[in-house]
Amino acid sequence: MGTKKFISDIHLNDYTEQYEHKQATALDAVFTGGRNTISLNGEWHYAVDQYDTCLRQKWFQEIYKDHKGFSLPVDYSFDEWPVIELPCSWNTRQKEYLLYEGSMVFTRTFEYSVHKEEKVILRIGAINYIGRVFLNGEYIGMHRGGSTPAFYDVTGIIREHNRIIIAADATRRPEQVPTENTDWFNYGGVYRDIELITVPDVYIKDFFVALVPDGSFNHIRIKAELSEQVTTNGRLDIPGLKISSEIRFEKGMAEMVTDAVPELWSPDNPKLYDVELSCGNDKISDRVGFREIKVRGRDILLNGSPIFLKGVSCHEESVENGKALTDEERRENIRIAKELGCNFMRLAHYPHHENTAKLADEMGLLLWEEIPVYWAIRFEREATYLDAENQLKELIIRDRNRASVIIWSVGNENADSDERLKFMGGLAECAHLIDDTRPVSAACLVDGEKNMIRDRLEKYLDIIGLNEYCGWYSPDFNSLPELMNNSNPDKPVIITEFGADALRGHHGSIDDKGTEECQEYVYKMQIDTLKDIEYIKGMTPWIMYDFRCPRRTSYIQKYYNRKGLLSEDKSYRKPAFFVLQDFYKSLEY
Ligand code: GCB
Repeated sequence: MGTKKFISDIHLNDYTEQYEHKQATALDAVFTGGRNTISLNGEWHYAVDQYDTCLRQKWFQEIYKDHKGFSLPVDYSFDEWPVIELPCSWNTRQKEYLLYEGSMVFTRTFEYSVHKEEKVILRIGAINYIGRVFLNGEYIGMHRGGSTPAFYDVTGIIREHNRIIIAADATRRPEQVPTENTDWFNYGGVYRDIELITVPDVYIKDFFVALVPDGSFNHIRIKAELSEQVTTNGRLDIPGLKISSEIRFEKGMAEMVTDAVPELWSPDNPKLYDVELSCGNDKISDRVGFREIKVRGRDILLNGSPIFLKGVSCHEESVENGKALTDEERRENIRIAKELGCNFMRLAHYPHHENTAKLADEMGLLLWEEIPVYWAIRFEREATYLDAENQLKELIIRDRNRASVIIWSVGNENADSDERLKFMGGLAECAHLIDDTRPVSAACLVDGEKNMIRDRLEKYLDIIGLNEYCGWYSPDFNSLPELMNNSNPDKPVIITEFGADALRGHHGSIDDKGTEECQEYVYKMQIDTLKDIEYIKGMTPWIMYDFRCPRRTSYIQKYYNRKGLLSEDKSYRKPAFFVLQDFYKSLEY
């Protein structure tokens, strides 16, 4: 039987079909705060697997002998393969992998001491784009979506000596989210933490805590869900607020509102409270800030007061580590934003690591979080919608206890078609449904025909994001005041992008594209116009630092998008940095 299988694989075209079931989705997410974890980060063996031979030949079965006991030839040797440190973006690890976008297989062995009374969940923070996981000869499941976590229950499969295999597939495909064409680099890899989480038999699966968004600032709402539909009591503790209350789970679900007058979280006062929830043998915790974010008319209100969002956009990238940033690099990005005078950052164009929001909670920075519904998604395709919706849910479930996160964005620069309206309208409704405490937005295109802010998606949004490149892609600056005058939105607008390329140290006149002078001029002109527009309630110019981009081939770009206010290594601040800094520092709030 072993031999038959071994040979038949070369005739099987639809080899991925056998790995489509057991897809990890938002439904499998497990609340992780305060839990016991065992890290599987570190040295893994790996091989480039261009033709997906691991999947075709089912390497995970590790068949070395046929049924008569004769040795079989195999095309892998897990423990002799070279070693790589996970998590990482493989593109930054060796020169020959820089442009590799296919499949790689990673494997390691590990010891585990099994306890009968516990369950074991494997969490993988992110694999771009499809990840398939095998443990001890079994297919555990797969995950689709390059920047949200996957959870697999491995109870009963995990044992004392273990072999884990991860097949990561970074292939760009038109039906994925994002699609095959983006203005950023397609880093591949298992690039966020791999860990085992131990939980008791019945455990707290989901936990959502927030200030009740009714403007009174004196109630906290808790929603929690158990892994089983049991009816029982739990306990909520917030020592800093002297709260210790019983909480009732009916068939595994609990919802409770409790009186509390917390010190309100804000960028200037990033006050966090320890929150603990226990139930049966399980206990989880989180560090949570309490604040209210609301839209009223054309205002964005933070804790009841109008706020102007002084922001900057940022990709998750560093020269050294690709998308697998270190916490220190994340901190540095927040520090740079603060140096600019920002109170806000747009995490473009996909979910960044959860630690970014945790650090923003601690350091005091508001965040816009986004899913990669970017440009020409296959809006007509139901499976693509489900993929996008799942990524959105996974993001919201992951980060909804973060005070710093104030806006969910359902996409960026998508042409206004009927299919797109249905697709993105559905996403906006979904975000509202699972989180009623935050506004929803999207970075929209200018209506080029009328030169005005007009997009049918607006009716689903609480805040309108607008990308406009007056002075750059639309070279005539006069189009900006016209655009503003032609528009009369009934909601607050954030200018989610404007900008211009500038190569560090490249000089010329303000008309010479790609010079520091030209970029500086674009910033001056933009700010000069935008600062007086009543309905503009924030901006996140494009972008904090230069980032790798395969589409950008000119002699100043050299495969980088040069719209950064800093060079790609963040060592150099271009003159436009100081223009934006002066403006932000001149604002009162
Ligand atoms: C945009 C996109 C962003 C690009 C930027 C540019 O509108 O949203 O992803 O990188 O323009 O530089 O063209």
